[in-house]
Amino acid sequence: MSRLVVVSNRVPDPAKGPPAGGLAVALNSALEKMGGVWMGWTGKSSGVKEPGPLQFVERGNITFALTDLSRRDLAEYYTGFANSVLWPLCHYRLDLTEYARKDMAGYFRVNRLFAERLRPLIQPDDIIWIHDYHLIPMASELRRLGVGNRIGFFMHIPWPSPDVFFTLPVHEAIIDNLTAYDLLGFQTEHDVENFALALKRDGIGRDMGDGWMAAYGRRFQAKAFPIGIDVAEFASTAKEAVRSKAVKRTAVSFAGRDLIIGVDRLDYSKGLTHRIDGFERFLIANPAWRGRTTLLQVTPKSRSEVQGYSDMQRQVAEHAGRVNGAMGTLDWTPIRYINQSVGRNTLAGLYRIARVGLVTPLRDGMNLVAKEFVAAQNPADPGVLVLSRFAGAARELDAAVLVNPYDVEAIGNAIARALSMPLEARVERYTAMMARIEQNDISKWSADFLGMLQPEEQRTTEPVPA
Ligand code: ADQ
Repeated sequence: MSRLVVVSNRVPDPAKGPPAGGLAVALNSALEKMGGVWMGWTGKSSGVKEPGPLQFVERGNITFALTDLSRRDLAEYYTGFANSVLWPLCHYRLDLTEYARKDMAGYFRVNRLFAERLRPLIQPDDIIWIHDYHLIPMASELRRLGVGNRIGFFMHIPWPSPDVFFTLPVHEAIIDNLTAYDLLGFQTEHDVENFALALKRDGIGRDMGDGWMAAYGRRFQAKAFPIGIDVAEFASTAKEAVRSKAVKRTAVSFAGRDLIIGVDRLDYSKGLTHRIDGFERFLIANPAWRGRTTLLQVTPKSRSEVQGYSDMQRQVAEHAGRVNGAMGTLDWTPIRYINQSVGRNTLAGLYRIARVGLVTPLRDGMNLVAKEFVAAQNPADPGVLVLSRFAGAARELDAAVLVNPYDVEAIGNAIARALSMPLEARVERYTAMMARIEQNDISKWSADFLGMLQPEEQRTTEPVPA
């Protein structure tokens, strides 16, 4: 049996014990099963010019190999190329991409550094799983160092249409680097199609069918593996959490008003100003609802060091303030807007007491909040999910109230529809969505990906088509 080597930009702090939720849990449990190495950035800057040595922590059969980044690496690799070029590009925000050759060079330099540090930890039979847009060049750097192991890559964010992708000055280099992998995983079929189209339009490769692609003389597999959550665990957490003090206190503070909830990192991809404006439209068009519902928007600040985020953070605060000023009354604040992260259990409880979940990103790879909201509902009296058609999750959650997140009137109408939806329709939609997310939960996601990445002779089960 192979060991597993995982590389991700951020690694959950091993000193805090096994992670509590989300993707980290899935990777952690795959690593516990197979044994292996988890490498990545500590999240800290070493401040100096050179990053310090690898820091090793052992927990059970997992070796954590962590590195700080120098201030320059952080600026060029992380803040620069990853978050000021690839992130906005993949979320269709060409107006926000800030391309600089220096950052591109830093991106490759840090990937090379990661590869050089990882190299001595790799054993001949290991399978290697690289995560996300920060680390695209890892495989080709490892190949350069003589690593012949199976290497897979999962892209957590959207793969944009070729017209958008080709605006990247180094798009050939990015594709060239991706062809060094044995397996490319994307969130949706749509992302896979966009990737294949880029190969075709640039005349550098093609889709050979059956999940095989070829480019630059190399053959590799590419497939959609829509990421999920641990549905059963999240559902039971939510059920428990409604009895907690924090959730009870919050419920009381809404004084019997229907709760609409939004939970996002404060990111321009999440469509927050459109959402707030949509809520305002709803209040204008449905005066009877004024004073009877509140939008709770839980939105911790994120990537504040990146230009583009500070402008957007100001705009979101302004929109929320404007709506509260215009529509609020002495005893009612329409929007409760907080820049804080909320503990996972409390979050689950809040989803459960909410009548409506608003998940309206302008573009999103998958969006796990949508799946968490569904899993958290009370099956006998479920709330309604309003979901952007441009979230990867809309493919599976087509029983949500789907909206075009750019259309604020449509958002307003969707809120009205969701708040007044009869029980029977709510149960029907909830049941359909639960069935989909249960079928495709997080353990299936990692098992499918790793099943396909496994060398053929070691595959125990047939990889399940998505
Ligand atoms: P994100 O853009 O971070 O992830 P998302 O999928 O919604 O978006 O995941 C966010 C996670 O953080 C969820 O588990 C959520 O509960 C938690 N979270 C969000 N806001 C929070 C808050 N205020 N307090 C506490 N927790 C909060 C990227 C891609 C997504 C893709 C994931 C996983 O952008 O499209 O679904 O990776 O592949």
